[in-house]
Amino acid sequence: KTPERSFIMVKPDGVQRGLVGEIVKRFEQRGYTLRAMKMMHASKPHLEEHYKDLSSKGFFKDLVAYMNSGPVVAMVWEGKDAVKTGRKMLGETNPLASAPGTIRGDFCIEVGRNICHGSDSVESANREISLWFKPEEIIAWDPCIKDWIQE
Ligand code: YYY
Ligand code: MG
Repeated sequence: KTPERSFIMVKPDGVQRGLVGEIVKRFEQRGYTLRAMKMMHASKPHLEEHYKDLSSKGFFKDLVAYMNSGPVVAMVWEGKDAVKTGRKMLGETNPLASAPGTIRGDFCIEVGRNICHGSDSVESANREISLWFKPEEIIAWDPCIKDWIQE
């Protein structure tokens, strides 16, 4: 069985605020494996596709403008329960409702400036990974510490 993968993305505010390393560090330290990473200034159509489930929401236009306001860092992280645990590591959509110790709970206060994206299900992770990455951009490798992280 292939280990679970999540699509994690540092949003433009996270990049501007120099939080890329901090966010990468947390996934590395937890024991997840980085399979793909790229910086990208995403177009509005690309972001509209990424967030298409939210297209009827009143905040959609502002959300797309915010996400298009600067470069993002898109990543694929792999490992046991990567989607659900990734969401826990991020915290709640509203940073003020996020526990200290989570990424949003430690670094932000506004729902419209919540610094990081994480897939909400395995199905959306697969959809998002194929939207943001070509198959050849996803790197097959085994960290030498893997047997010390997973049984
Ligand atoms: O998955 P997550 O990012 O936690 O929340 P979503 O419900 O998927 O919404 C995506 C994105 O939209 C959220 O991170 C901020 C923004 N947003 C907003 O600006 N205002 C809301 N009331 C809800 C979401
Ligand atoms: Mg979401």
